[in-house]
Amino acid sequence: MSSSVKVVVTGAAGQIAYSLIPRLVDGRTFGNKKVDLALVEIPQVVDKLEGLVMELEDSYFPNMGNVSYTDNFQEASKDADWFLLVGSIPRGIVYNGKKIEERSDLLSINGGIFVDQGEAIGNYGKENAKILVVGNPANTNAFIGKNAAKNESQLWMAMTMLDSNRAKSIISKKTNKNIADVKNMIIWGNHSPTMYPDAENISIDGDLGSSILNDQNWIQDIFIPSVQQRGKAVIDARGASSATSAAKAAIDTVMACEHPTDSGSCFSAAISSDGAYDVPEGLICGFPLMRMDDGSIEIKRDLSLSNFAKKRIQISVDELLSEKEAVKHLMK
Ligand code: NAX
Repeated sequence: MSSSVKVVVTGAAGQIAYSLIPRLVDGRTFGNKKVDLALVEIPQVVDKLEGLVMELEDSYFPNMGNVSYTDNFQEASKDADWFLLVGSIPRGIVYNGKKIEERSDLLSINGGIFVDQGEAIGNYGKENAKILVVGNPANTNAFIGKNAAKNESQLWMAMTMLDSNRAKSIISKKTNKNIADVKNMIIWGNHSPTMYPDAENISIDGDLGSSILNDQNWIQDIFIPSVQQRGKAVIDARGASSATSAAKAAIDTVMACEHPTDSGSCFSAAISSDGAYDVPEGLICGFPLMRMDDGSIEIKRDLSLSNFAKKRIQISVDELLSEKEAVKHLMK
């Protein structure tokens, strides 16, 4: 085995993690590397992870290394290469005696968690660690975590790959093309119903979306709302939020970061803005990204945006700015 990688997963007893964790050690995500897992849960449910570890052992994964579980995030963070931050407090539960219904409460409670996790990652994670926030509100959780980590050599991302995969699927059905021929599907802005799925810059069998999707009504009235509301549609149909597709999207994001991006291509995730495309610096915003040969992740800067696209992106950026305002008390 060539080398090893240590991956921390929070929310490890949750439904996304149940689909995600086996895929981390199946020999595909990290190729031939040995994968050490540090699984993290809250104290109330951490003991359940013993059962998951038993199942992992029973699955016989030749690439699986050491597997540990804990409710101590700081301890889990030591020398980790990847952090998949799936755990968060969902809307609707009673937390410290109060029912969490408002987005502002959700931002505040999860924000507090991400301050502690960010500090631990900044202090104990590897210098080139990559962090993917899945737990909602993902962009602002990542914003808080990155601020607390104070470690500029680490890369914080929020997941938009599930939205990107959903959008590819819709375009593939609409155009009768194989999903493998639909590429470069970028989600701009926030992982929320304001996100902007970019049908203009998508590549469909080598053609640009703007040249072959000539139905602006369909884009505005069907495509964009369908992507924005797909999470709710799954909840309505399944009685629970997306799990296996969210796990697959997290794996797709890890793999996109582990392997150089094909020339001219890009993948979707939210990272800290450096002012690209006029997005205010520091916001964790969905961008077109490339994994470079040296392992760094960069924003692809040559996409052209119509006025329609710019207006839609601005709506989502404004939402990110208001979320930033709502959590400013958590910024040190
Ligand atoms: P579950 O409720 O099944 O699992 C969440 C787990 O996180 C629970 O076991 C809980 O005990 C744990 N947890 C809570 N706080 C924690 C902490 N501080 N440290 C460690 N663990 C902690 O939710 P699941 O369906 O797995 O979803 C997880 C998160 O993903 C939710 O916030 C959900 O909204 C979010 N999603 C994000 C998506 C995205 O595209 N970014 C899509 C899918 C999903 O909705």
